[in-house]
Amino acid sequence: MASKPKLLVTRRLPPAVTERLNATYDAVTNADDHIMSPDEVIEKAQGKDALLVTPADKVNAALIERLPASVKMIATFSVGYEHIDLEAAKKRGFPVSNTPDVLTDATADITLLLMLGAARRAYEGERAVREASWKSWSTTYMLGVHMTGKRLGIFGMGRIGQAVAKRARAFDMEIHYSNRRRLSADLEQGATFHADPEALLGVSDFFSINAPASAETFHWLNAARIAKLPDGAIVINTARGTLVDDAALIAALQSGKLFSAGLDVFENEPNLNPAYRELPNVFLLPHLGSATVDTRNAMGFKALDNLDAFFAGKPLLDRVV
Ligand code: 8YV
Repeated sequence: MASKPKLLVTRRLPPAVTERLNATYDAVTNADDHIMSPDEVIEKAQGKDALLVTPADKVNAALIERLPASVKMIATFSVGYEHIDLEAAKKRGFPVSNTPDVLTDATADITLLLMLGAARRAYEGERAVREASWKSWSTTYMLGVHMTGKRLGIFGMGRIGQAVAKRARAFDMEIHYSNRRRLSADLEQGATFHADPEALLGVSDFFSINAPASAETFHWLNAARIAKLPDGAIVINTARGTLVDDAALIAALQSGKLFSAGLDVFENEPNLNPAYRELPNVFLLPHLGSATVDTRNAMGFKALDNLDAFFAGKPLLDRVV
């Protein structure tokens, strides 16, 4: 029997995925789940045929150039692949795969959780109950924002954006979106397309960021664009923290320009801007978008499906390079 392909897996994988991994691969995994330094990755990649990485790893050009010649593929346990320098991978002739589709529903679900949490002051309410500062029911106590009938602007109408729209329709929200391309009518389902994303801002009582991180979208939601949102708007981010200029968002939450925000992702995770922790009107989650047992297993299996295809000489299922 041919020997198993050798893998370096930079983070701990869910148990069911680890079981399948070990059945097919001779894998070096990360037992204590620490973030490996570039030097550690290079050292552990010696003699490996492929790497399985996550967005916690910065697979930049410098790292890719230093990888040993034995490495022939990089799979990422994520739909996002901004942490991998695709040009450098191309130069080395590596295919790169990701894990789309299987996390769409979980991420869309958490987008709605953040919308409701931010609109209905879930953090403040939860804290009041736990801290026993809730004294009595009152007609004006802790009033939030109604979602039904409001306008939702979706910035980035890919798979996740479309799944958010589907859920928001159940709340009778009016859906608006911007995207690189307009969707076909069957996918659009009555949502209003804004070719100019700046125009989306003015009609977004809720503004949901669902676009990938790129040089083009870096700090896209800045002070000037926040000013174009309706007063009292709610900002939701389940994509990447780098799309938001934190200082501008924090200032708008402090001034009352925005009613609130719901954030699952941050720039420099997990070391987010500490000012967020002081704000009552921001509902914060620690990057849980895809964090369900089913979804993380499905992501792991998908990453392995891509590696299996590569080592079987077949086309990758989810090739980004
Ligand atoms: C995951 C994500 O938590 O897939 C992505 O791009 O951001 C998240 O859903 C992360 O990738 C885990 O590796």
